This record gives sequence, C-alpha cells and structure tokens, in this order.
Amino acid sequence: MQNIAMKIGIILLPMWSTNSAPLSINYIGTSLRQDGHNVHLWDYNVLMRKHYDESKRPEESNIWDGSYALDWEYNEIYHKKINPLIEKTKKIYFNKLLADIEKYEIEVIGFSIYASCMNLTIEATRLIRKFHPAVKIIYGGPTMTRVEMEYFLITKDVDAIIPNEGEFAVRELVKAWEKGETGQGVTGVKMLSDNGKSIDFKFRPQAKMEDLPILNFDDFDLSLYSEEVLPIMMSRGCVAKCTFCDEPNYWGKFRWRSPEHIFKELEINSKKYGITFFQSMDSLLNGVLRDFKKLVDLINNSDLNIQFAGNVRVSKYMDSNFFQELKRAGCRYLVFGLECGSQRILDLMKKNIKLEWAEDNFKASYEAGIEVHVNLIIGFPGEEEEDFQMTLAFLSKVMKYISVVNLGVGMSIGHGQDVFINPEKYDIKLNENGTVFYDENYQWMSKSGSNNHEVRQNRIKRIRNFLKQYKCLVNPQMDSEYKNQEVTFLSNSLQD
Ligand code: B12
Ligand code: SF4
Repeated sequence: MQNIAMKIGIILLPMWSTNSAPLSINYIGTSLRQDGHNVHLWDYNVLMRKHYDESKRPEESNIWDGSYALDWEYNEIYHKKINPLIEKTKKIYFNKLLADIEKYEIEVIGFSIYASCMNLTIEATRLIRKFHPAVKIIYGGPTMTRVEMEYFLITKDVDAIIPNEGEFAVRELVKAWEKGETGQGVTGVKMLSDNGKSIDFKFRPQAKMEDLPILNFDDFDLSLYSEEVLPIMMSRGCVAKCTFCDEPNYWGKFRWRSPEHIFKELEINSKKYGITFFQSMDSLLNGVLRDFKKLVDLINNSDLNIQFAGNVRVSKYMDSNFFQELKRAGCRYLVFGLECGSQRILDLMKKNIKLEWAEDNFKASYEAGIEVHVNLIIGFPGEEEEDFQMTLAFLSKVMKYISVVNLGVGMSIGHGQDVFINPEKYDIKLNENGTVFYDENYQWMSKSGSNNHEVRQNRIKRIRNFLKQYKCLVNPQMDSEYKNQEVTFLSNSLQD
C-alpha cells in the first residue's frame, strides 16, 4: 500500500529558554520529514515570550528566567502566580494554535515538554481535544519518563507518550498511523493497551548517532532569540552517574557523533546563517576525550572559523596543551560541573573528581583564554555548614580564573536521580513508605531538618554576597533583575 504523507505540527510551549532556537522540536520535525511528512515546527515559547515582554508592565516579573521554572511547573503556584500574568498572551496564542491546526489540516500534533512546559501543555492539549478531537496527540521530552504521565493516556487526553529520545520512535509510530494501524507495539512508545486497561511499552535501543539528521534552522526566526548563537548536539548521554543527575538515565550510554558529521553541520550552518557561535547542548563535551580531541584537530586543520561553548567534566586528563588547542579551535567558554568545594560531598555525589583537578583545569582554561563558568549545587544531602565553608574557601582560591558562577536555586530532589530513586541511602527525611518527604512548599529536608529550604536559601544568599567581591556574573542575576521583588521572590518562588 502506498503511504500517504501526514500533516504534523511539532510544538514547544512555554516555559523554556529563549536564548537560542530549540533543538528538540527541530530534531523531531526533521526526522519526520525524512519520511516525506508535511511538518510544521512551532516555537510558541519564543513567540509568547515576545508578546508577554512587549505587553508586560514594568513591575511584572521576568518569568522566562530559569529561576521561575518551578513556578511554571508546580500546578498550584502556576495557577496562582504565572497564569494571571500570561492570561492575555495565552488566549491569543491558544486561538492561533487552534486556527493553525485547522488551516494546515494538522492530523498529528507532538508536544515537546520540559517540566516547566507541563501546565500550559495540558491546557493546550485539552483545548485541542475539544475543538479538534480527530487530531492525534503525542507527548515527548525529558518529563515523559515520569510514571505519572501515563495518567494522560488513561484519560485519553494523549494518544502516545515517547519517554526518551524521540527521533526513530516517532517515525515508526507515525508510519503505523499512516497505514491506519494503531501503533501498538512500536518500541519506545507508551500507549494504552487494546483493552484500555494497561499501558504498553517496550524499551527501544539507543539511536546510532550517525543516523541522526544534520539540522538546519529554516523553520525558526532567528532574530527572535536573545543570543546570536546556534545550538548543536555533538554527543548524547554521559560517562558518569552523579547521584543528583538524571541525564545518564535519560540518554543512556555516552555516544559521540563522528567528528566529520559534527564538522559538516558546523560548516553548513555557519555559512548559511552567518552565525559563527555554537552552543553545545550536550550533557558534556569530554565524555570520551579522544573523540573530542579528534573534532578539535579537525577544526584546527581546516579554515572553519567558528566559536563554541559547552559543558565539561573536571578531568585530570585535560592538560594546558589541550586547552590551548581548544582555544585555537574557537572555544569561547566551558561550563564545569564543580558543584561544591567539599571533597566529602563530591564523593557523596559520586562526581569522581578531585578538587585539585578542578583547580588545574580552571587555571589552564583561563590561561588559554577560555572563560571558566562553574555550576554549583548548594545543599546536597549531607552538606553541613563546615562543607559550605569549604566551598567558600575553595572558591576564594580559584575565583581569579572564574567568569561566571551558576549558583542555581539549591539542591532539588526529583525523578531519575539516584537521590530520588534510592533516598534511603542519603540524609533525606522519608515518608513512611520510604519515598522522599516534601513539605507543603514541595521542599525536601534532611532527617534532622538541619538541611532544609531556609538553610539552603540562606547559604545561597551568603554565597551571593561572598561573590560580590569578585568581578564575575552570578546566575540567576537576582540583584539587578529582581530588585523590586526580592522579598516575594525569596519567600514564595525560589523553590529548590
Ligand atoms: C542546554 C540546556 C539548557 C540551556 C537551554 C538552551 C536552549 N535554548 O534550549 C540553558 C542553559 C539555558 C538551560 C536552562 C534550563 N534548564 Co536545561 N538543559 C540543557 C541540556 C543540557 C540540553 C537541552 C537540549 O537542548 N538537548 C537536546 C535536545 C535534542 O534534547 P531534548 O530536548 O531532550 O529532546 C529529545 C527528547 O527529549 C525527545 N523529545 C523532546 N521533545 C519531543 C517532542 C516529541 C513530540 C517527541 C516524540 C520527542 C521529543 O526527543 C528529542 C531528541 O531525541 C539538558 C540536559 C540534556 N543533556 O539534555 C538540560 C535540561 C533540559 N535542563 C533542565 C532544566 C531544569 C533547566 C532549567 C529549568 C534550570 C534552571 N532552573 O535554571 C532552565 C530552564 C530554561 C530557562 N528558562 O532558562 C532539565 C529539564 C528537566 C525536565 N524534566 O524538564 C534538563 C533535562 C537537565 C536536567 N537533567 O535536569 N538548559
Ligand atoms: S552531572 Fe554531568 S558528569 Fe555528572 S552524570 Fe550528570 S551530566 Fe554526567
């Protein structure tokens, strides 16, 4: 039987970063186009942000900042705090979405969902179900590994959930729908069973990196994003298993794209869009240093003139020579997962790094002319005041090399992390059934209560004050952006 191309919309709703075009909907849409489907990619996140920014009053919050992510995620806070602010914008764009579905005769719609997009996505889903009941709805994105999401299959709000990387699962699912089949049994796809009583799911092996498409950005109005940067994904997964991180669980075993494949994408897109700065969307660039070095050599032996930045692990194998080579290849900054300055806590986190290596890496990077950015996690289970003091002491030693500190909003405990899956192994207060105890503000605490939301926020405040003496940027930038609202912000919204 001849396959008939389907008309598909892939959409990202708020809230997500608008610094660059999203890779998620781009990968999914580009993959579907390989089968000849008529795909529309809709970044409603950036459109809605633009509308919100243009119509907001000066005293209204910058709610697209990452520090508001939990306000968007938690249902109650979303309805109380975010919804009233975006109501006008939402109305306009939900109407546009319904109209676009009709205009383009959309048959399948796929939502890309980070936790902070969940509330708005559910509202949009229900509207689509009401006004366009024949449209098939797929949910994908990092939040979809959560078992609770199966609720939306049971209520029939959603036809399919794709819990991990989506490119090949979605192609196979749509192929089945195209042929008039149910899609039941496609690996990597969760669906309600034929009898409607259970959820069917078969694990799908990881995609081969070389089978992924080379992306372009023709579907995106690049002038809407806040930075002149193109995103690129060079690898998937991680070689480590830090106990606070869900990325190894999500992406699985570390896989690196071939240097030639990456080079081609860098070359084509830098020429095509005149944008020469690339932000890597990888969990880390140096999972397999040998492969990363191959790419660096390839760039250095070519006349490709680009710059790039991305996340790395502290590593004893990166010497000053390597950082010099990286700089020559165009590396502008590296984001190191330092997390804290207490070796005891780093060991509890299973970071498998030493503070001496961190100091050596920062120095070598700085001396090579590559900006050092560091991520910190304040208040990991087991962190005592003494550990916090060690973090301050370690930072005092290395601040001369550091340009940016990503302070975060304090340790959070959630899906996919070892601290969430096996909380009994850590200093975490538990419910009687052994799960993590959260207070009425969704905050976790240690068994004795000595590590709680207030303590973590207090440490964040102190570290922020401590960092004021250094010429570095501290994210989130509360001092300038939230000057007028600091009290409300700290008490209600700065969730872990
Ligand atoms: C780069 C990055 C950022 C950049 C974003 C840049 C940008 N313009 O997008 C920055 C640094 C700004 C950022 C910020 C934040 N981030 Co971030 N970030 C990442 C990172 C490292 C890569 C994201 C990415 O683009 N990946 C590449 C794409 C292709 O992957 P993907 O989006 O997951 O899509 C794949 C699948 O999920 C699936 N899929 C996705 N959508 C769909 C849709 C359909 C229909 C289907 C079928 C499949 C599907 O298929 C895709 C391809 O395989 C991830 C971790 C990681 N390694 O993935 C964290 C991650 C996405 N970030 C996360 C978080 C929490 C945040 C912040 C809230 C942190 C904070 N409090 O500040 C903010 C929120 C954004 C904001 N307002 O600032 C979480 C999200 C957790 C969750 N369940 O939602 C992640 C997973 C990290 C983590 N382990 O906690 N982030
Ligand atoms: S924190 Fe970084 S190094 Fe650790 S598991 Fe996550 S991605 Fe890997």
